[in-house]
Amino acid sequence: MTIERSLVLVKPDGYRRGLTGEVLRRIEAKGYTLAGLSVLTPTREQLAAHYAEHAGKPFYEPLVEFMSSGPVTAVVVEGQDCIKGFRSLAGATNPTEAPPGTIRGDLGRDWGRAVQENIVHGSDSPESAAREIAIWFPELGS
Ligand code: IDP
Ligand code: MG
Repeated sequence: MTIERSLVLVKPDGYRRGLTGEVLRRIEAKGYTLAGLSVLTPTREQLAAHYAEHAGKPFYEPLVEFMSSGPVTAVVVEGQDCIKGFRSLAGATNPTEAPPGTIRGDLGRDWGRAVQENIVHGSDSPESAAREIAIWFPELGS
């Protein structure tokens, strides 16, 4: 077993609603540590790289529009099995279906828009995490 790193984003809805601290609190309360932290407004180029797997899907343009609409907080989360562990803290993609107790279930809702605004992103595999950390934290290398 190895210590993992996951790339987490507190999305612009989380930033605007003042939920960045609450998300970070939950990550730390779980026992994971923060290995990198940055507040920035993403460029379309960063988002095209980050969301390449979704290019062409109906929600892709609304997703890029939403994600570039204001600041996000990019976080490198560290800990044993933290990729799966953070996805579990985040809950299902659709905040209506995400169970209470999860970030999306407790703090998110459907606003009837073309893209689900669901507070957080978390890497879904070690390969995605390495790829995504290179996009948001080029200085961290590895
Ligand atoms: P994930 O963030 O739970 O990994 P993905 O399938 O990777 O979900 O989708 C990336 C993001 O795109 C989601 O977090 C959500 O904001 C948005 N999204 C995904 N699927 C849909 C959809 O069917 N309708 C609207 N927005 C979606
Ligand atoms: Mg995903």
